[in-house]
Amino acid sequence: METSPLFLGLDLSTQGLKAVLITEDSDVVHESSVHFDRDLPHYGTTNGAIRGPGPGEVTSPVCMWLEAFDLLMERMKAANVDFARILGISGDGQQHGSVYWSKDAERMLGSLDPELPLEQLSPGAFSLPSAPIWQDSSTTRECRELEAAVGGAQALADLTGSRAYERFTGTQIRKLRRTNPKAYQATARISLVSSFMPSLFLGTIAPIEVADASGMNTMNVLTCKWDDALLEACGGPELRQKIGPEPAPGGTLLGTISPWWVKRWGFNPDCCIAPFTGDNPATVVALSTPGDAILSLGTSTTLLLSIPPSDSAPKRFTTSHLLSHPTTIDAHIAMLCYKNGALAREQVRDTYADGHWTQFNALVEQTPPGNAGYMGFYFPLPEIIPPSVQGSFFFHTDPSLSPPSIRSIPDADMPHAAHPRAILESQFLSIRSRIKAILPPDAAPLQRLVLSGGSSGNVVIRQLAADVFGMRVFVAGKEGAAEGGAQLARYAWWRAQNGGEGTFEEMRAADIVGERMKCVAEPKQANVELYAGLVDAYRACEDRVVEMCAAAA
Ligand code: XUL
Repeated sequence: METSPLFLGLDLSTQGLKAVLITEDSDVVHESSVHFDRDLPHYGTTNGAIRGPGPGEVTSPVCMWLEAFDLLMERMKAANVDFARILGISGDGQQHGSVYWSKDAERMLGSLDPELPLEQLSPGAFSLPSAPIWQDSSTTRECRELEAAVGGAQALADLTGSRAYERFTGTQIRKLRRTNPKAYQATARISLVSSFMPSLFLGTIAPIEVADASGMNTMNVLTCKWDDALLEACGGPELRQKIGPEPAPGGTLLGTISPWWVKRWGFNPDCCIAPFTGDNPATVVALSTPGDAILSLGTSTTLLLSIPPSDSAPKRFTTSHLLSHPTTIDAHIAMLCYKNGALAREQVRDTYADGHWTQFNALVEQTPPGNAGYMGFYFPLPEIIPPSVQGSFFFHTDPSLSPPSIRSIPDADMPHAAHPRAILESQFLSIRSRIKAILPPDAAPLQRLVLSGGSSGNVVIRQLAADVFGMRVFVAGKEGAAEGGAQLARYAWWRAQNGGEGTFEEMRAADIVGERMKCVAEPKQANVELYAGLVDAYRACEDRVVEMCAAAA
């Protein structure tokens, strides 16, 4: 019987929960998943979330996540996974989402009945039945208040790596305290999605992890410690207690698995639990190759750049995020995040391409690069970049003039066949127009674009990315974040074997990450030049969209 160790990575994303098992040699040997809308329809979610009741509010039921864990374990068992071989567990969660534990939570977590599923924790262990998630945009007032409390948007960005954002957890906590003081008062501890998950395995509430703590506007991004003034501004003097200990770096050992998992599923009692991180930092961990740009095409679209440690502090901007690195102290991750990623692309596919990707791709290929001057913006959800824009906007441009001429056109004047190319070009040009600004001034030019997430399998999207960004496009395995989670589990175990010594890079040195990456698209020079010439026209159209939305507000 096989006894070599396995490491489990769990990814709790917006739309589902996924498990990936890797070996000591980083081979992926098992995957299982649960899709919230399809597998747990009784929670009534759409793409894993519930909108409302207040304007801009978006939540997910915490009980749905618990049930997803139970179902995932059943699926793994049915696939004959030998739980006793798993010696480390870590993972990642969608960033920013927050879980509110009641005063009974620790006791309930520590005395789970092995006869019952994890659902036994609900509702008693929670002071709020639903978790606000990253798609929420209901805290604009709190954002302005928080920035004012510390001397403005740039001052907050200098401290925490980001100006105030609606989805960031600090402003979510501030809003809860203002609008539902009873629930806030009844909250003993607050977890991020990423620290909620290890809490279930530990049987006690886990600390928040450093990279994911950077998505809260409450941690000093250079020291990786909570900032008292920000904690106070977000949740009053009691927040320090509710937020728990100082953030934990990745690769540390939080403890071993609690008896419930041993008795109910046959886990090894020595299985170690390591901090989980956010989905974006986990993607960086999985695909970590310095000098690359990672474009994650999931529910959100995110661009991720690893910033290695350097003598000078990394720059902080009000237009992008700086996160602490999950495994390398003093390293950082620069990030751009868009809310209208995959769901907006799917909406265009459904409206203009009969709901089929083959038809969508055929339309992209029938239209010329640059879309004969047509440009389209698609923001079904209020966007993050640029802030708060919502709706669809169409333009005809002539980029050969200086400044480029742009003309806003009605929906009906946009050729039907131009929409699929328009959404891809505008999503990518938005990122391309911002990359330079977020790179450190002394950074070497980026060489490779690594794609991950659902849309990274689409060959037309790969080619268009190569052309717009002017870089060779690579893909690795399709697991992305979940595999990063499994690597974090392996790292904590590997370090424990080494007496707590060793860097993540040293562990990975033996892996052949580079060779696992495949080049899937080469930029076509003529197209690269064409897109370089479109950046100014794109920005002019985007500015017009911002003006139109401001005028309509
Ligand atoms: C990042 C962000 C999203 C979520 C969900 O700031 O809000 O990327 O992590 O994927």
